[in-house]
Amino acid sequence: MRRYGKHTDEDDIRTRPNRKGNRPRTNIRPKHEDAAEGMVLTVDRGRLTCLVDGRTVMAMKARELGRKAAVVGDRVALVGDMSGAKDTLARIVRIEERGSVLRRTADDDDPYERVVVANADQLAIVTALADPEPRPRLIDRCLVAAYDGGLDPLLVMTKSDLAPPDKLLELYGALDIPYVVTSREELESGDAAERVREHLDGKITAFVGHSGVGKTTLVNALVPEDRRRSTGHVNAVTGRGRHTTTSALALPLEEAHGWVIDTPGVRSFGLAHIDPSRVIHAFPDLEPGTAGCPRACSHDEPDCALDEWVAEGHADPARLYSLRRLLGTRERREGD
Ligand SMILES: Nc1nc2c(ncn2[C@@H]2O[C@H](COP(=O)(O)OP(=O)(O)OP(=O)(O)O)[C@@H](O)[C@H]2O)c(=O)[nH]1
Ligand SMILES: [Mg+2]
Ligand SMILES: [Zn+2]
Repeated sequence: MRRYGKHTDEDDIRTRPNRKGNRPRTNIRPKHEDAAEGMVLTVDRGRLTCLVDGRTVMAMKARELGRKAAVVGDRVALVGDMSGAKDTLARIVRIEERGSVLRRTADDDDPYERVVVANADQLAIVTALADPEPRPRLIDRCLVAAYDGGLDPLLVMTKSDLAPPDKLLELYGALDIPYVVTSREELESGDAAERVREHLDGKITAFVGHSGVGKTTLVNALVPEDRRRSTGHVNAVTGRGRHTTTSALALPLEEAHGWVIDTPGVRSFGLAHIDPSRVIHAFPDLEPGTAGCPRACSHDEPDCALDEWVAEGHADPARLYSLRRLLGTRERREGD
């Protein structure tokens, strides 16, 4: 006779003979073990749209979750009506552990951090080369949030039909971040989507940036036509007649080759929660040089060992300059 697990006792085996595929009953099974797995696609005033077994299911948080909030990208366990039929509502009973967390606060003094997106592999930091003007301080802040949250950054520079990317490329060159430059013409020909897509394969990529830089335009160019973000109820029309995004939404790329997440434009990216020691992990060429630093070194003080490390030729001075610019981004104002 076969035993099914170490919690099976003789009694159990006797009363439930060798039925293939049947697990023994134990009283240590997790709560809601028959719950379905889903992914949160969007959240709208307490209603969460989840993908469950290829179906779109509306759900709400079960009371037992307390104050814990599920966000776009979260893997969740659901129970209840999972038919996806109109006016049905499933319940989210568990939020699975997150692989990555993109966090921001309203400003640097705000202790209340919000999770923007969970489980994204990559952060596409979108900046227009003009209209609106690039804001390097905001890009730096998004980079720090990406490094802190465990996401790989990708720089997307849009509207190259309006201004050249040279200055920005110079500023970010030492950081070795992959980047794509796109224009109106390339959007229309499909070239823009093609070149961005090369960086998205098999990944979950969240698109962030200032309002009006072209995130939704790009995301819509990346996904098949029938999956595009509608500009109806999810987007609000601004005073100037432009559609501005009001909620984050995950959209699948063709043939399950990844996901793109469109997010509302941000004016600032507060970093109250950032741990500098996690940022330095993104600089593997500099990290060993911190061994000689004083305790709790800010890496921007006279005794910092990184100056010597760079002077000895172990790393490029431009890299140290970039690291310090990022670490110092909390002390400086965003608008510079
Ligand atoms: N000239 C030019 N305009 C562009 C380009 N990409 C997008 N736009 C325009 O920029 C405007 C804003 O684009 P959106 O995609 O709505 O910007 P967004 O980043 O989603 O803005 P929010 O949702 O408010 O955060 C639209 O009028 C687009 O047509 C580009 O490469 N060149
Ligand atoms: Mg948008
Ligand atoms: Zn140091």
